[in-house]
Amino acid sequence: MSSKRLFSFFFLLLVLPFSSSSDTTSWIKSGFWYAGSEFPTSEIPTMYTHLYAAFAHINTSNFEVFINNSDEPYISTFTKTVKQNNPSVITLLSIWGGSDESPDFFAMTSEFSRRKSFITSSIKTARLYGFQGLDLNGVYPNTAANMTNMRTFIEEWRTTINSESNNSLILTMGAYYSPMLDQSMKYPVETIVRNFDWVHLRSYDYYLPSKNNVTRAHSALYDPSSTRNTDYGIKEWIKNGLPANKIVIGLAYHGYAWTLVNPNHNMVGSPARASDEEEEDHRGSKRSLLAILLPTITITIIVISSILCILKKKTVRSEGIEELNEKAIGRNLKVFSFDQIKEATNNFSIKNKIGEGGYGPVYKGIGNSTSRDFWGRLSDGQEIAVKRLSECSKQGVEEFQNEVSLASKLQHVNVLQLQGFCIEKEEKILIYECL
Ligand SMILES: *[C@@H]1O[C@H](CO)[C@@H](O)[C@H](O)[C@H]1NC(C)=O
Ligand SMILES: *[C@@H]1O[C@H](CO)[C@@H](O)[C@H](O)[C@H]1NC(C)=O
Ligand SMILES: *[C@@H]1O[C@H](CO)[C@@H](O)[C@H](O)[C@H]1NC(C)=O
Ligand SMILES: *[C@@H]1O[C@H](CO)[C@@H](O)[C@H](O)[C@H]1NC(C)=O
Ligand SMILES: CC(=O)N[C@H]1CO[C@H](CO)[C@@H](O)[C@@H]1O
Repeated sequence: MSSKRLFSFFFLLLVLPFSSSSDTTSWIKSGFWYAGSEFPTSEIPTMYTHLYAAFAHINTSNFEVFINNSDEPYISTFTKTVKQNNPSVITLLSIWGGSDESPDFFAMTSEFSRRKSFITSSIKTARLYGFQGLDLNGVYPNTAANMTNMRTFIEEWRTTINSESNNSLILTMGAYYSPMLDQSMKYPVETIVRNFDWVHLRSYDYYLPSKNNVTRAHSALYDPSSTRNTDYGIKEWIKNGLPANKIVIGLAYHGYAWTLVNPNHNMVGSPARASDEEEEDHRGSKRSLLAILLPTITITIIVISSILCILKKKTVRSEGIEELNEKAIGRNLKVFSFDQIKEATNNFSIKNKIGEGGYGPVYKGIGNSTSRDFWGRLSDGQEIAVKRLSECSKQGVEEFQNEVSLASKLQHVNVLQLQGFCIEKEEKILIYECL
């Protein structure tokens, strides 16, 4: 068991505006403490200016904010405990909008009475436990109606808070790394700017082992080959009107274990495949924003470890297979996963069978959008011929190697070009391009 989440606790860091004026903007160094982490609140280091306690939830029957019974002992004493170590720290209570499409949040925002119930109870809960601020988290609008309701809600929340005669609460929001939620949907940036004190951007989990079949930097600060990186996201937010002094970068201190197809190819961009563990991880992806901090590590190290987050996982493979996979690169052959081939051939369906050779059956395979890999191989609709060497064939790894070598050298108009192979457990498969 590799432990992916060491502590669920994450680190946020303010991007300073490059201001030459005399205004004394101070850095926000905030930490996010997640109740499920079991990280003791008394051990949270004192380096922070702000600390978030996460999460309060939305009751979907009366739309009030509530704290789970199991979290209540920690969240109710959070402010008191952390202030014992650091009296000047400011605490905020983070409220979770629901699962992937934030159903709880959007159900709440759809009616005035529900919004009122939420707003009143959020302020009451914050005051009750001594929090000086509230945070809205995990909210991803995906319809125009959602967006309108979200705007209305934000305005009402802020107005209500401002109408309190005594010191008002800080309001913050946790948002996606980029203001664009998809090609057409964008956060209500103007409303956000006007009403929130700052926004912390989720600048991690750009790629996950459960969703990507090659290793990628899940928290890249800069990546010229893609738009999934923090540099791009921040620029987009600023371009859309969020001032730099309202941006806090949410950095993860967690990595992922990728199962490498070939342990020798362990650079960013190497083929990898999903494992049960990573499936587990996927199921828990709601929680994946709950990242991690090793308290005493410096910012520099945090940055470096975000980039170098590829953890090599021990994979037991015979030397013959390793050698074969190694050669694949030199010959420009692709190492396919058995699951990919299974999917492309409709689980080696009899309907896909196009022949039977001496060594075993040959199938026609068709790529689909999920089988497509980083290099676009086996992409949507691409046809391949799959030669599955029969399980009873005596051919060992060495013979298979020879066959791969021979096939890869054959370049003839009448011969199908070898594209790659798959060698996994007892399976030995050759993949040819279809003409
Ligand atoms: C949610 O609200 C309902 C209706 O007021 C109440 O019965 C229930 O106990 C609440 N649930 C929680 C977890 O607070
Ligand atoms: C707290 O309650 C919410 C809503 O019922 C639930 O989704 C969440 O998993 C609970 N969290 C914990 C840590 O029990
Ligand atoms: C908000 O979006 C959710 C999820 O797409 C949808 O089910 C819901 O009906 C929407 N609510 C409104 C008010 O548009
Ligand atoms: C602020 O005022 C409200 C009423 O307007 C009150 O309920 C609350 O306790 C006050 N909070 C503080 C921190 O004084
Ligand atoms: C993006 C991609 O190709 N994902 C696939 C990776 O492999 C797993 C299982 O092998 C598939 O379920 C994914 O669809």
